[in-house]
Amino acid sequence: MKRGILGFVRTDIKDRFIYRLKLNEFTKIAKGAGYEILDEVVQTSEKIDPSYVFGKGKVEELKILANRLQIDSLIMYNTLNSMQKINLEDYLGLSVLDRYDLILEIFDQNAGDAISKLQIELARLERMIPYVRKRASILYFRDRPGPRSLGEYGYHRTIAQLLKRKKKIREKLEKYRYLKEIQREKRRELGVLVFTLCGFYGAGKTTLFNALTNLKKEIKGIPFTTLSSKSFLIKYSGMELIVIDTIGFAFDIDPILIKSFEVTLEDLRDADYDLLILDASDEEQLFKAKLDTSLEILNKLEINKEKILPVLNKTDLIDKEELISKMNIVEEKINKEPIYISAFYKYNIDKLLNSILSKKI
Ligand SMILES: Nc1nc2c(ncn2[C@@H]2O[C@H](COP(=O)(O)OP(=O)(O)OP(=O)(O)O)[C@@H](O)[C@H]2O)c(=O)[nH]1
Ligand SMILES: [Mg+2]
Repeated sequence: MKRGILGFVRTDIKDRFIYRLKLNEFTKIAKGAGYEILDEVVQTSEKIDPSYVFGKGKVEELKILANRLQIDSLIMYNTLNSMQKINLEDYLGLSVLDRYDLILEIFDQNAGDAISKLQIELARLERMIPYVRKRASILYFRDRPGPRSLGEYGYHRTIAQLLKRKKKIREKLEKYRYLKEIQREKRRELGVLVFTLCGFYGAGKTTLFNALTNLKKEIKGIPFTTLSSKSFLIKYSGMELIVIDTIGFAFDIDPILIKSFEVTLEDLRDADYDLLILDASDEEQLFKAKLDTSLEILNKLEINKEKILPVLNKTDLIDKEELISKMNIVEEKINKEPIYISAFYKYNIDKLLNSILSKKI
């Protein structure tokens, strides 16, 4: 197992609570990606240090801590630019990842199909190209006027290859998008109602998908088990419906990452309904924060609010009082009464389907 320390520079001084929830969730992702998290370094500072993210004193502290704990990776919650990453790597002698890198790492471990692999590679290239450029500018160009060195030629070749690869992936993804568009067109012609299961990782989307379809898609209990959409035709009450299982949401996802996964996320935009699956067993503040983030993501994806149907899952884990309180939170936020289910025990699945159908008829 890889040994890591978590790092975060908290710039929002007023936020004394939400950042804690986000860091706890981030730790879950790190563990899911195979890291043992041995410690955590959080600095509160109004400004991010442009060179090292942390202030100088804190970086020194971090170095001593990393040596003592025999750490091999620093995992930062903040997004780092290439220069900050390089500085930290060189000074600490550790592998340095930020939120973006960590999510890609766990995606990599879970990617089984061609579309997600391509989307991950694209997201990785978006980050790698500026990083390689920065590394090279330190190696070859700093204070070194004069003729080009062999290394510099090599660097130009590497960059050209990376750019070429990026273009190729974009073209391939464009083909997939086209094929998906044809599929959707066919569905539209047939008039079949399409709904997606969306929401945070671990909310139980795939468990519900399995309950609806009688399929046995993998459920591992680690974040981002599902990466690519899977659709399936179900028959209910003499009607045909298509259900689509989708990739999970997370806190503070980088817009570039969302952009890289566009082909997958388009399913949400195109569906008749997006069922927002919420884990009703989450502690209240976490539940609210996840609900807010999910609505922000759906908003960024330009999804019409009318299409969003909230669903409280894992209600087998809570009592009636808590259920009522969670229902109220949802109603306050989106002015819609959620349907409550237990995907695991297949409780209220019929009610859920009836409710979707009743909207259409
Ligand atoms: N108690 C209980 N556990 C559930 C329920 N639904 C799902 N789970 C558990 O929650 C965990 C995550 O379930 P998944 O179905 O993989 O969640 P997901 O939303 O598909 O997660 P990602 O694919 O990572 O986005 C698993 O351990 C499930 O067994 C439920 O209704 N009740
Ligand atoms: Mg899933």
